[in-house]
This record gives sequence, C-alpha cells and structure tokens, in this order.
Amino acid sequence: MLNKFRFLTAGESHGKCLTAIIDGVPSNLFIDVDFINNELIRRQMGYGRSSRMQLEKDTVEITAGIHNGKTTGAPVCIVIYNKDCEEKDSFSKYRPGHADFAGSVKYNLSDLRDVLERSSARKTAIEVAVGAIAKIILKEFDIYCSSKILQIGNSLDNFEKEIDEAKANGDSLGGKFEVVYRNLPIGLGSYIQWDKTLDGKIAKAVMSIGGIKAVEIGESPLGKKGSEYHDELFLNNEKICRKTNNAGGIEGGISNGEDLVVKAIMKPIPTMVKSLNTVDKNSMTECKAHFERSDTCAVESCSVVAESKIACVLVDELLSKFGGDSIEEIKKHYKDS
Ligand code: EPS
Repeated sequence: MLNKFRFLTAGESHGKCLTAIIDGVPSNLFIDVDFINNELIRRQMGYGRSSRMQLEKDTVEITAGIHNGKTTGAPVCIVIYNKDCEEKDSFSKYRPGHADFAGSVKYNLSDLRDVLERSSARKTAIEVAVGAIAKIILKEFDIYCSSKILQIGNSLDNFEKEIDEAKANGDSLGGKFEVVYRNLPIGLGSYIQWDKTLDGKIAKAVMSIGGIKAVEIGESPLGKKGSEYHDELFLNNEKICRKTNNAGGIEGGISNGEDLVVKAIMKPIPTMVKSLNTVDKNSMTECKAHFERSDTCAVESCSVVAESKIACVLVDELLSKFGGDSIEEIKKHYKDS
C-alpha cells in the first residue's frame, strides 16, 4: 500500500526481538532516538494494560541507515528486544475473537501458540517505532498530531472504575478514540483511482491494527441533512475559510487543508480470565477458551498505534507529492509548491 515510505516488520510476541526495515527515509534527517523511545513509552502506558508492560522497557536500537545521528538515505533497520522471550506452552483451546481458529486453519498450524505469537498486539511496538520515524519527518513540515479517548466500555466518565470492574470480573473492554493531525497541506491523496484516496489509505492503515472494527473520518453524517453536514466556505481577507470541519479534513479523497480527524472503534480484548465457550482443537471436545496474561483494556495504547499508522500514510503521501531524496530537497519542493 505504501509506495515511497515502505516498511516490513518481523518478530514474535515472545521471540528474541521485533525488527523493522524502513525504505524511503530521506537522507540528512536527524533521528531523535529519545523521541522514538518516548513514543514507545506512550504505547506501553494507559489504564488497563497487563503486567507485561511493567516487564518490558521498550527501547529501540538502530542498526542500519544512520551515520552520526543522521539518515544516509539507506534503509533504516530498527530493533526492539523482548525481555520476556522464553518459550511458552503449546495450547489448543481456540480463543473466540482472536486469530487462533482462522490462523491455524490458514497456515495449517497444529499448535495455536504459533498463531498467537505473530498475531499478538506485541508487534505494534515496532510499528510505533516506525511511526515515530514518520513523525520525525512530519515535524520537518510542522505537521503534528494529538489523540484522545472518546469512550471506554459504555462511557467516558469514570472509565478507570469501569476497567477495574471489568478486570475484577475477568472481563475486557473496548472503546473509541480520535486522532487529529494538524497543518497538513492541501492535495494529499486523489480521487483519480480508487486506491489513491487518502481516506481509503488511512482507513486501511488504522483497520490493520488488531482489534479495530470501525474507522470514521470526521463527524458521522448519519441522520444529518446535506445542508447540516457539509462545511460551507467563506472569504476572510481573500482567504478561503470554513466554520466547520465535519468532513474531517478530506473531500474527494484529498486533504483539504483542514485538520485530519480520524476516529476508530476497538473491540474488547479477546483473551479473558472469564473464558468463553469454545472447542479444543486436539480432542475435538467443547471446553473453555485458553487464557494467559492479557490486558483488560488497551484503547489508549491503540490510539498511539493509530497515530503511528497514520503518520506512515501521511509521509508516504508527502514523499509522493513533493518528492526528493534528501530532507533539504523535499522541503524545498514543499516550500516552492
Ligand atoms: C502486548 C503484549 C502481549 C499482550 C498484548 C499486547 O504480551 P503477553 O501476551 O506476553 O502478555 O499483553 O497482546 C494482546 C492483548 C493480544 O490480544 O494480542 C504488547 O506489547 O502490546
């Protein structure tokens, strides 16, 4: 999906490390490793996370593509070492809602552990590190983001209490969050072909995060008339302005210069003490689902992952539109546009 800023990741939840190779990082970009590590801390925080987050102190090691703190234009390789990297037990009781059933059928794996290890949300740690590098590029263009939780369980008030209650009952909670990117140029994405729309790319990037069931751009148009929903334009000192941003910064698949507003809904985590009814793959008998350490709620962390995924799409679009190999060249093209 990404053409200019591409990456692949590898690594298992309890393997030695998580790795990413990023291609397309412009040269002469100062990589602030502290910033990347701070993003990793943000992903680990949030109310309702499991004890694994106390165990891991995610920090990144850059093993290629950087000299004297700056990128050279070569692929950037990054690594996060797992502290919990011991061999874990096999299991055969499918967890409903997780990848266990479909994954084991698809890859013909007899041990559901082999599905869990790669489908785990642990891999979002390295995705956040990649996203942090994308954010470093966006900063060069004064593009910044923020995110907030809109709902956990049934509401936003008292969500810590709701998480405590869910935990005490061996249950889990999902929710909804919002990511906003500010100061985007007009013209990222296109309506020319279906696979070039900015909203389509963002929806795919956010939907690819395990647990996400819905992505929205801007305000929901449901129940609103056209005259109530669309953002009228007016002139202010010959500058075209808008009073509202219901469209969330995208019209016709193209960024329109308003804030990019992305909302997403995360389902409750499927690994629960209160195990659901399932089937044991080996004995082919009905039983309770496999349980092991898990989060009660990871919506806050997920918003950080979504920020990162969107950052990668935005950098890819910036590089496609303004082009160049060094950060100086891209900034020049951007300034001249
Ligand atoms: C996660 C690490 C995992 C889980 C969680 C996310 O570690 P462990 O399985 O050792 O506890 O805590 O993964 C899931 C909840 C999931 O459903 O995949 C992490 O680093 O974010």
